[in-house]
Amino acid sequence: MDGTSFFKLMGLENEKLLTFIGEWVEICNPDSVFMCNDSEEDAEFVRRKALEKREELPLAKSEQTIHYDGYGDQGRAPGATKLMIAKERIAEMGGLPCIEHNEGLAEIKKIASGIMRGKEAIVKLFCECPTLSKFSIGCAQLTDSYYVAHAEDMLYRRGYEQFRNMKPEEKDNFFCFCHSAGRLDERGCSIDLDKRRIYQDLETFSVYSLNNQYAGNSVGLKKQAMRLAIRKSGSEHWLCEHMFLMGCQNHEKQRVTYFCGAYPSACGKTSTAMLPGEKIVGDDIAYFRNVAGEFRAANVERGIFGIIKDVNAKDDPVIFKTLMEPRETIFSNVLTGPDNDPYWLGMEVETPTTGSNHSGPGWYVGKKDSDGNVIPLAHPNARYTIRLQYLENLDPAWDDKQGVVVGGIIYGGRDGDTSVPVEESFNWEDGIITKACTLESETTSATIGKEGVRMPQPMANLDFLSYPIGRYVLNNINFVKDIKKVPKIFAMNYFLRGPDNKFCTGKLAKKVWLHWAEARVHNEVGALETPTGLIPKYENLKPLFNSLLGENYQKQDYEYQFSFRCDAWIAKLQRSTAFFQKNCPGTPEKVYRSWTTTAEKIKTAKQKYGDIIPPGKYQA
Ligand code: SPV
Ligand code: MN
Repeated sequence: MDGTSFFKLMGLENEKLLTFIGEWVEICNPDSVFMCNDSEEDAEFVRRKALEKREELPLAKSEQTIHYDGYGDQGRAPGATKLMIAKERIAEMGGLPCIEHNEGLAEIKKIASGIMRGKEAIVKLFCECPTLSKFSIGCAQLTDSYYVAHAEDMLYRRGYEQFRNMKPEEKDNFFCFCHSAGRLDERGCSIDLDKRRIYQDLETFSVYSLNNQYAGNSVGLKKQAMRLAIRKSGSEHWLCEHMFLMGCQNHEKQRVTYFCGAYPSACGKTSTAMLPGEKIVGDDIAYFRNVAGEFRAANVERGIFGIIKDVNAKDDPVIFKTLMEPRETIFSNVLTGPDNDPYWLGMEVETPTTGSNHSGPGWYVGKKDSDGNVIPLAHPNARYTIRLQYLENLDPAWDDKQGVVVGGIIYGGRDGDTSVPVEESFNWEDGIITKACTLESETTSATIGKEGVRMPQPMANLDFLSYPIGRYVLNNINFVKDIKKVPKIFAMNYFLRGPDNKFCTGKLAKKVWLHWAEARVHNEVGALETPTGLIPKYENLKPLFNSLLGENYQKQDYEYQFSFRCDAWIAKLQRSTAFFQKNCPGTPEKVYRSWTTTAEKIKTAKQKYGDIIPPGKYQA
């Protein structure tokens, strides 16, 4: 470490940080260490180095770059991902993927030994959520990947000043991340995937991520910090949720109402966060806090690491336009065409038949991998990394230190034949139990295996839980105890199919469901009861379809879409019960009781009204 870096590090007067950096530098043994502060100069150094080392390659449009992860490193790696926790606490973890602390640490130290030799390591400080706020969590990242440091600079707020301003009693209250891409091949991709490890140390709130580059594994502040934050929040009476945060604009009433939404992948999360005419705050992770009795949320990030598949001018005009600009953007695992522009699946333009992609240089249409599988033009999980500031629909409150007051929470699933497009829960607790815990997705043609298989996805957060789900559910229920105006909870399903097996509504109908929810939050429209919640009246949807989409919404479509399907719902509750009984020890009895009561209610309704109950028929 040269004098300048040393001066920057010492200037923070932080014992824990020094110890962490000292210990892991000694273990990983990089040739040198560069310490960043919040200056543009240091950010530029990282960007330049990423290009110099060819971790990113320049694209045709200036400031745009492409990064490739290895062919076997294109997504999160559940098998290599574990929570490290003291032996005596493993039994309390309710079956979450754990490794005993000492064993995990020994394994990590062995793999990390000398792993950064021949490279420079970067130390960069960040902050989850707006800096110097109630929501802030400082984060220290040590990495030997300039790409990781660069992506983090785009996705998270710089935190050197956050660390400098820490009060003495706060100085050990931050997260630490040590990442190494490990040995690299000639393309700069991690070689030793068999030694890939992503371990979250719940005893020290540190994460060790080795021999990988895909950002969902390598970027400490994203899903790694999320697991640490969930753990921390669990004992501090706040919540860390896998949710977007957006503002629904009501021009007529001149107001913005904030919604958070949890959706499993491929269920419409980003497209809801990015609805044309609305305001985005964040697309992936939100923290909730009770601030003086108000339910407030902040966006953890300041950028988007988004799936690029199917982003095209028609379906995602805002993002598509952004990605066409000559501005700092990292594409990952898309095709670089002979014109040195990026191309991806579902882009809806004419795409080249040759180029470089996630399988290496020299890709051509029909090329097969070593297992004989045809390699698509780009990986289905290919991504773009951008700064939120690029977006013309960015909400002005996106960086407010107080966060924003939340009016509604959405749980968005995917099923072809059970759930209505939008339904409000009776109350908060019922929303958590009947909407959030029963959330499911259906496999699509994009996933491997059979289409239409339902997967339980409670809160869309199962992959990231770091304490048992039973307690997590209770914490969700109890969070609103002292909240003056409790947000309403809505379930949405954009994927209901008609008798012709086609989706019932167009892609933008979600705007109507959102605006109906907005009106409900302000108690401006009535609703009809079903055994599981409250649904819209036709007379309230028709004008919304007209004013928001210019569509003439037909009564018969409404009747079909909002019919209550008794057998399908009973089956859904049975699936949830079976899943929780098998996988979620410690689930509060009241969850099961509530599902049993609801199922009984549905059975009674079926006897009275038949299996399919048209909207408005049912009376409790
Ligand atoms: C997700 O899969 O939920 C993501 C991408 O947001 S990853 O960073 O891989 O988790
Ligand atoms: Mn996510």
